[in-house]
Amino acid sequence: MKVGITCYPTYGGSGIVATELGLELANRGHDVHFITYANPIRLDPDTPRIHYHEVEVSNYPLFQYPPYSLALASRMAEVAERYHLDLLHVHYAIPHSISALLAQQMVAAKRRLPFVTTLHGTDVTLVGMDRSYFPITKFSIEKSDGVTTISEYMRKQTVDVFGIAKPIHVIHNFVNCSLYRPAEVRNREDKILLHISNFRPVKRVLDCIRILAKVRQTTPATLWMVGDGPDRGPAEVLARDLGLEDYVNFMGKQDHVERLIPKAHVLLLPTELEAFGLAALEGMACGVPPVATNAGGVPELVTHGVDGFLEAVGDTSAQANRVIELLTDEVLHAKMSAAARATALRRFCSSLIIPKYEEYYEEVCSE
Ligand code: GMT
Repeated sequence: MKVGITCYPTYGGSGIVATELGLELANRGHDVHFITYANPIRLDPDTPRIHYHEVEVSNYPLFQYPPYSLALASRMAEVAERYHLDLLHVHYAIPHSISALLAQQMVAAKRRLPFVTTLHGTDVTLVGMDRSYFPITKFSIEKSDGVTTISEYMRKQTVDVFGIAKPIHVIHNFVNCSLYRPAEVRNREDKILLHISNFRPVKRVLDCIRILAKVRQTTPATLWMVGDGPDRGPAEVLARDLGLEDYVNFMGKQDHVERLIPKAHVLLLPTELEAFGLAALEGMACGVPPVATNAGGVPELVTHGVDGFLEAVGDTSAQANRVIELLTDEVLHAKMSAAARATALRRFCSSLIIPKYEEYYEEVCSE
């Protein structure tokens, strides 16, 4: 098939999923056209059958807000016509679904251009609920030819928040289990805790520092903080205030997390709300058990006490105790690490999930 993909090409989870999906589809023989304002991170443009079309937003003194959604719609329509796209697949509803709807109408005289919207999280749970975006988000979901969510939790949220009556298809997030895999040997002496996110308030990154402080009262450990965002500064200040600056490494944005993750012993995900929790899945595929919160869609991925631990949001003592258990009991760690990898292999490998998207595309195109 010839598929146009639009996403936020930055470090957010939705952009990562969209990019990995495009790469996997291209590896399976499809032609994939990314239509975005920048080259998506993790996208190797040398990959055969991957094409990149930049959306350029020209500015004009009259515009206080350059109309990106319109520039995107024009580019979508142009690429769809020029490359005979079978469908558009947009990730994160706002504003991508509305641009896709406009593009669809622009080419309607010449071709049918269905579009699929994948809802990832805050496009429904936060931004979509904002009064200024609610009606248009609901409208764009209703007008999509196909709608998928990345967890059952997100499907329910979408129905509850927007009262959507049309079928919503759940296709869980996925991981490439050949790329994300356990280290052959993990350092047994220096215990490493790892957190990966966009450091937004919803991620509760300060809890990672509090957890480390509690763990270090009895058990030596270092914390690697990967990513960047608004709460990085406050987390750095807290680490300094708690005398932990030598034990926390703020690594910033990293392009190859698959090389870092296998070195860690435990993955921390103290999030307030998570539609899925891609970082936890990437950790599990690498045999790194997550200590996460019982929030949103995370329990669809992590089974408490089997392939990771789930504790209440904000209960950093309980989360720290779970980390200590994993760092001090090698048998428990080995068992959970193997179970985490097994879960990733059995339920979330790209080889299992990508065919679900292919089937869904076929269904939407044949309607
Ligand atoms: O809001 C964010 O944290 C970013 C957001 C995104 O769309 O970029 O992430 C969401 O999508 C990820 C990939 O599907 C999910 O793994 C995350 O759980 C989800 N984030 C939230 O629900 C907060």
